[in-house]
Amino acid sequence: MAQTQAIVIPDIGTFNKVAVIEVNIKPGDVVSTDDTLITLESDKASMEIPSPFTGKIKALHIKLGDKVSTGSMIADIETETAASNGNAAPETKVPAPVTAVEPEQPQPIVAATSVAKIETAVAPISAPSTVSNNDAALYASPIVRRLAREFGVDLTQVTGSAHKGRISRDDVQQYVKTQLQKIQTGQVSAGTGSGLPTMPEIDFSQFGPVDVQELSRINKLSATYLHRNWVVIPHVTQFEEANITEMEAFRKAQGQKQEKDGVKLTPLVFLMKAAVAALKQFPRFNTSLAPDGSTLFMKKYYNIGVAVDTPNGLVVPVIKQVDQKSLLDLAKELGEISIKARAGKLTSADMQGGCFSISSLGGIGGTAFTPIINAPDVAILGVSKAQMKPIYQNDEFVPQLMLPLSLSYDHRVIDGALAAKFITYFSELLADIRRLLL
Ligand code: CAO
Repeated sequence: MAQTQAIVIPDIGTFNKVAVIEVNIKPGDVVSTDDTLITLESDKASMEIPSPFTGKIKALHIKLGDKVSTGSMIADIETETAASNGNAAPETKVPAPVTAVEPEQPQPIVAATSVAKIETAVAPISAPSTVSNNDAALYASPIVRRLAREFGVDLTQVTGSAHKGRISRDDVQQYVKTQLQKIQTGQVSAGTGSGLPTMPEIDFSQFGPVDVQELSRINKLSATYLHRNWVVIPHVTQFEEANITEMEAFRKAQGQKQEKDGVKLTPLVFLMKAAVAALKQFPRFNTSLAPDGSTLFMKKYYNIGVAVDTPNGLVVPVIKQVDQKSLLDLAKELGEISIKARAGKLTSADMQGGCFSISSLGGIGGTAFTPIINAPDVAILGVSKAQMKPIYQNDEFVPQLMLPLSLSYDHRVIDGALAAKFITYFSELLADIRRLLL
C-alpha cells in the first residue's frame, strides 16, 4: 500500500545551517534508496544526501541556496512499503567530513551506518554554480562537481573513466586541458565547445516588448574571432598621453592645403608612421607567436591594420608597407580603403598580412579603452579623443593638446617594462614629429 513519508536531513553532527548547492529531485521523480537527493556544502566539506527510500517524490520542501541543519525537511515521498518502524523516516547517519585544512581534528560523528557520500573540500566555494543542471544523473563526487563548477565545465561533456563511468578529478582536468589545446590550435572557437560556461537563454518578452534582430555576417565572424583572442591571449593594457600640440598645428597647416585635392590628413596617419618607427625600435612588437607558443616570427615588413567602423560591423583592413609611404600617400590610401570597407567591398587579401593594429575612436570621443589584440599581432594601439589640458612646463601650467593612447599587448611575448618603453617612445615621436624623419 502506498504511504507518504517525510525525508529529512539526517544527523550531520555539528554542521549547522549548511547551504544546499544542488537539488537533484523534483516532484514526480522516482528515486531509489541511496540515490542522491541533494548536495550540501559547508566552507569545509561537501555532502551528498541520499534517499532513505525507494518511491515517488510528492513534494519538495527545499531549494538551491537554502540553509539546512539536521532534521530540516527535504521532501515527501510516496513509498509502496512502510518504513521500518512505520512511523518516522529512518535517519541516515552521515560521517564527518575530513577537512583539508584541519586533518587531525576529531571526527564529530561516527560513520558506522552511513550511506552518504562525503568528500573533502579544498577551499570554500566562492561563486554560485553557473553550469547546467542537467548533470544531476551523472556519477561524480561533490568535490569533482565543485572542481567542474570552478572551471565552468559542463559535466555532461566529460567522459568518466573511473568505475561504472564515474567522473574523476583527473577526467575534469584532462577535459579542461584538451579544450584549451583545441582553442589554441584553432580547432574550436572559444565560444563553442570550449567547456566555458554558456549564457542562459532568457525570455526577455516576460519583462517587456522586444524585437529580435539577426547579427550581420561580419558581427558573427568578428564575435568568434574577438572572443578567441580575448580568451586565449593574456592581455595587459598600458595607458599613455602624448602631447600632440605641435603635431596638430603642423597637420592643420598641411591639411588645409591637401583637402583641396580631396585628401584628408587626420592624426591617424601620423600614428601609423610613429607605429612603424616604434616597431623598428622595439622589434619584439613586430612579431607573431606560433600557436604552440614555442617560437616567434620576427617580421621584416611594416603593415598596419586599421579598425574601421562600418554599418555592418567592425573590419580591419591592412595598409601595406607603411614604412615606404608618405603621410599623404597614407592619408589617400586610408580614405580609399575606408570607403571600400564601408561599401562592404574589402577582399580577404585587404585584411591579411598585418603586423600591428590601430583602433582610433578619437574622431568620436572617450578618454581611454582597452582594445582586444588582433591576432596574430601581439599588440594593438587604441586611440581616444585628444583634449586640451593644463600641462606643467617651465614652472607654469600651459594648455597643451594631449592624445590618450591605450596599448594592449600579449603578455606571453611582451613584458610590462618593454611595453612602457614602447609607448613612451611612441609618445615622444608624436610630441616631436621631426623625429619621424630620422
Ligand atoms: N582626437 C581628436 N580628434 C580626432 C582624433 C583624435 N584622436 N582622431 C581623429 N580626429 C578628428 C579628425 O581630425 C576629424 O576631424 P575633422 O573632421 O574636423 O577634420 C574627425 O575626428 C573625424 O576623423 P575620421 O574618423 O573621419 O578619420 P580618422 O582618420 O581619425 O579615422 C577611421 C578613420 C576609418 C579609422 C574612422 O573613420 C573609424 O572608422 N573609426 C572607428 C574605428 C573603430 O570602430 N574602432 C573600434 C574598434 S573596436 O570595436
